Amino acid sequence: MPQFDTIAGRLDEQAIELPSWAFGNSGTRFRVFGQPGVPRDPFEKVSDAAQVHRHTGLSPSVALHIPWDKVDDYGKLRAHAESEGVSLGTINSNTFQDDDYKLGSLAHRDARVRRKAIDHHLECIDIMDETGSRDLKIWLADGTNYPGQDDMRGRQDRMHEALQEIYGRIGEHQRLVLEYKIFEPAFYHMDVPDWGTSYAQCASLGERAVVCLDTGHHAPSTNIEFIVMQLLRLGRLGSFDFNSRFYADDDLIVGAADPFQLFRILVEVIRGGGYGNDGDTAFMLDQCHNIEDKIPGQIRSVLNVQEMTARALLVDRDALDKAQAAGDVLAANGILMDAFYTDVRPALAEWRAAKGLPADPMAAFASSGYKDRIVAERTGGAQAGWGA
Ligand code: AOS
Ligand code: ZN
Ligand code: ZN
Repeated sequence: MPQFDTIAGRLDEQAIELPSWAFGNSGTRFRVFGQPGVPRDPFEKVSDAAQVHRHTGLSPSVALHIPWDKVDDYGKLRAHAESEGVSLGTINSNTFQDDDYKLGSLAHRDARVRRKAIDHHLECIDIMDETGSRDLKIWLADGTNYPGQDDMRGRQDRMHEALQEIYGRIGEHQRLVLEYKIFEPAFYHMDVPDWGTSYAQCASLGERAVVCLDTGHHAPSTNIEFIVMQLLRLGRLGSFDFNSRFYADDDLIVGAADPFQLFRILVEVIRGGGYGNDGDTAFMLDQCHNIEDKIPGQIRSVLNVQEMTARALLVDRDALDKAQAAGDVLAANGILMDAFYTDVRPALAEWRAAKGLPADPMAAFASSGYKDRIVAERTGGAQAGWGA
């Protein structure tokens, strides 16, 4: 197996975008738990996200959600991010928190509602121009709850027409990223339920339309790494929303529920040319920290991704190719498992220290005093939450 030193350089290529909404209050439909010190506005969310990068060197950008992160002056927010050592990343649209969208947005039967949803996306593209963002990420809550409720074919056609208009406004260096999800909030059918639908829509839009794979958006026991392989093979794996789940779209800390699955996904990302300088697949987190502290929750998450990336880079590719070609089933599997079982944590601590980063980012954040400061400073005013 390769030594850590031989793969260490590739770790410099890693960048994991953080979601602004991970720093606000969040919860389930049963209860949103407030935490002291959570951000009151997008500026404070960006400041909190910057702490993660400061302690790990892994997360140089922050994704925004519109209208949750709407501000009067995006130039000012951009300058604020830069002063904190990060940049503004993906712009996420939101057509799921408005009464008009009860029966859908881009797939809605009513042309007025579709117009409103399209205009929202055009506004998001205007914001991207100001924030310097590359990606417009579209996740649609569109779907139906009951068989016969609406005509699925008609909905697909209307959604396509709407996506075409949005895509037409995407700049030359920008991308439209279409996220799929098997269910929720719609329980009978979703209009973009799977990678195949997202791929089919993207392929007919143009080459700057790509798929977002959220690791929590599949049926249990789906082979997600197969989807990763296929989308990379087709040149359409635009981005990941990383998180982990035990049941459905749990949005738990990535690598917490199934570290081996995260490893298998990263092996395919590297194999397919989607990692770092090799490709254009963006790594993002899409998580909510309902009961744990948010900034350390994000620190833990990016460290988990880095750790599994290092293990995946350690796979002895030459030996694996030989074992596979020889049809040596046990040897091939053993080579993969050797890399998975390698504890890279001490080597990563040294790697960080050599870069002037804290060897133990969790401990460094805990002793930084940042949390006490925000708890003391951020009193009064409405605290921003998931959906605020
Ligand atoms: C929803 O389930 C999706 O994962 C989206 O990425 C969504 O925009 C994000 O979770 C923020 O709500
Ligand atoms: Zn997502
Ligand atoms: Zn989700």
